[in-house]
Amino acid sequence: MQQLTLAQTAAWLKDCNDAYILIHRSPDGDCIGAGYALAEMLHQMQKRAVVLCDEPIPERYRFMLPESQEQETFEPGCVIAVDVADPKLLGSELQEKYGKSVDLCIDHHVSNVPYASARYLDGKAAATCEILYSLCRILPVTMTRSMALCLYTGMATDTGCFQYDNAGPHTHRAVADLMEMCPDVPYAKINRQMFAVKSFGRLQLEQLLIDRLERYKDGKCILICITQEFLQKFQVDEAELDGIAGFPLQVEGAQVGITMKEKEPGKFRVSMRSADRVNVSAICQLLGGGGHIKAAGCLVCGTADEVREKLLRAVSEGWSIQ
Ligand SMILES: [Mn+2]
Repeated sequence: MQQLTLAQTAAWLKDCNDAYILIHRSPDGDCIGAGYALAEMLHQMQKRAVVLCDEPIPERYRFMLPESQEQETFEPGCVIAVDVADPKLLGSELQEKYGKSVDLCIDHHVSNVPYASARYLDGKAAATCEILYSLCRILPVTMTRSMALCLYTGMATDTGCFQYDNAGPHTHRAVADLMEMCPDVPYAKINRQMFAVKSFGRLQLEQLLIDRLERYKDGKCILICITQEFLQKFQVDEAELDGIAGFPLQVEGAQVGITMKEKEPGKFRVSMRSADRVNVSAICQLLGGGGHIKAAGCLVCGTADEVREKLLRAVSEGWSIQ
C-alpha cells in the first residue's frame, strides 16, 4: 500500500477516470458528503463518477443528494473509498464486489485498515469532508453551493455540531471559508435539522429512556437500553436513532455513557462514549470491539441482563486503562 500526501492525492484524482466512489453502510453525513462532493469535483474535471452505497440513503440525509439523481452507467476505471476505515464496513455486497480492488482510500479514522492500493489518511482531520475541502482548494475545481452543503454537513455531523475536540482550527477555518464562498447554503437550518429536530416517536422514546436511566459507579457511568419492543411501540426506525449514543452523557457527572441497542433477540449493539479521560476503546476491546478513545462500540450476545452484566464487568476492568 502506498501512502499519499495531499498533493499526490490531488494528482491521483486528476489522473483517474470513470470512478466508482464507495461509502460505508449505515451511511452518515460525513461519508455521504465526502462521496457526493468528490463526485462533483470529478465531474467538474470532465470525468465520470458515481457514488455507491450498500444501503439506501436515509431520509434525513436526502437533502445532500444532487438534484438530478440519474446515475450514469459505466464500467469502473478506478474504485475510490471515502470515510471507509475497513472493507467490512462497505456492507456485504460492495465488499464482495470491490473490497479487494479499492485503488484509493481517503479517510480520517486512525483505525483505518490498509486495504487500498493507495491511501490518504489524515487522523487529525475531524471528518473526511475536511480532507475533501482541502483537496478542493488544490484541484482545478470551483466550490459550488451543493459541494459546500455536502462538506459542511459532513464536518458538522462528525463533530457533533463542532462540540467534540476533533473540531480543530483547520475545521473551523474550512467552515468559515465555505460560508464566505457559498453564503447561500442554509447552514443554520442544517444544524437545526441535524441536531435539534427529532421525530415525535424519538422524543417519546427519549422520555422512556430518561425514566429508565441506569446509574452505576456513583453516577459516573450511565447506561440506557433500547429494545426492539420500545422501537416498535413508538414506531422509531434505526435511522431516527442517530446521535442517541451521546444521550447518556447529558447527565451531569457522567464519565462514561453506554447505549445498548437490541439488534435481534439475544444480540446487542453497544456504543460507549467517554466525556473526558476514560478510554472506552480499551473497554470495548475487552469485549471484541474497538473504536476511538472517546467513542467506541462492540457487539455483545445474550439477554439484556447478561449483556448488562458483561458490560459492567468490562467497565470496571477497563476503567483505568489509559
Ligand atoms: Mn467520518
